[in-house]
Amino acid sequence: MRKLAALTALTIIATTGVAAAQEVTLRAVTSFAEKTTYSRGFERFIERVNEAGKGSIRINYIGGPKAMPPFEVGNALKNGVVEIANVTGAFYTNLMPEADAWKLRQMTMAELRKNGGFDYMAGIYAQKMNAIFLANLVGDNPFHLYLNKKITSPDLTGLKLRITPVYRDFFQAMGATVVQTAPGEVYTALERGVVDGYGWPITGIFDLGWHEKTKYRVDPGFYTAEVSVLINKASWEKLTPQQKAILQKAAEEGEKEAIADFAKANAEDTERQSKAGIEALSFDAAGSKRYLDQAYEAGWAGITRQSAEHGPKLRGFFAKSN
Ligand code: 173
Repeated sequence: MRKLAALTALTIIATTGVAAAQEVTLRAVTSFAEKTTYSRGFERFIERVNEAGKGSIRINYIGGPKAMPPFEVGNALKNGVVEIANVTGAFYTNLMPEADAWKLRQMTMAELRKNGGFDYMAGIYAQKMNAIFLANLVGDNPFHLYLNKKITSPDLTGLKLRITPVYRDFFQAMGATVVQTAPGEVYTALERGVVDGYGWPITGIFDLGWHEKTKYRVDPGFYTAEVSVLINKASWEKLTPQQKAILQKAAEEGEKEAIADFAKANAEDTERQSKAGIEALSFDAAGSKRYLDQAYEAGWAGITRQSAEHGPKLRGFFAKSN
């Protein structure tokens, strides 16, 4: 009897011991300011994981650019300094130039997951980023050029513009001078007149007050923004199938939801920009076509210049017509 009691006690200790050891906590950062447009989807993802994962998996949200500079997030994820990241490809082109090609996709994420484009990219993430790509939390969401000087044709000669790698090849092809900054430096650059404009998607310019320093938006928009949840490969491989499923379900829901969420946000922010007095500049039909053709031409040329191996293959998966 004493023996049985001892055995039972041991079993309880062993069982609870194992249960405690299985609860995993993952450190997460976002490369956009907390609670702003491009962090919101990630914050919802974290809530979902922490709700569904109680006692099994928990994401410890460390924060945004105050905790880590946006252009360092990719490296921190690769090295396992952080285990989960919300980040766009343009912020880690130093490690994986191909990641910037997401902006050129003319297929939905669902189509890319079917046509092999997603798996092809996933292979590069595993190899160059030591990462698993979980989901893109942005739907269709075009970039624009915002200006404080008027233009009447797609000629940016004499203009100095704030960029990230997203816009570099395109704006330079139109004659602009460019300067790369993190989003956190855009307001001051505009305020001081260091730049005549900046690249940014249609949504989010109100988050950090840039509308106060913006006169014009150039239409049409070009490309589509991507901000994705990545997980360090070694951290992923340590998870149980059940823990992986919790992450995958939250990621899948976020990627699907993003389509309607961004369609709505695109319309709302376009309206809000107009109400804030930001004037839309556009070209004649031939000018618009030239603008868009040049955007994609310069974009793909840039990717292929940096990755002769993968650029043309990615174009085959991502482009509607070459
Ligand atoms: O302009 C940027 O900082 C940028 O590259 C980007 C990418 C995705 C979403 C928002 C901004």
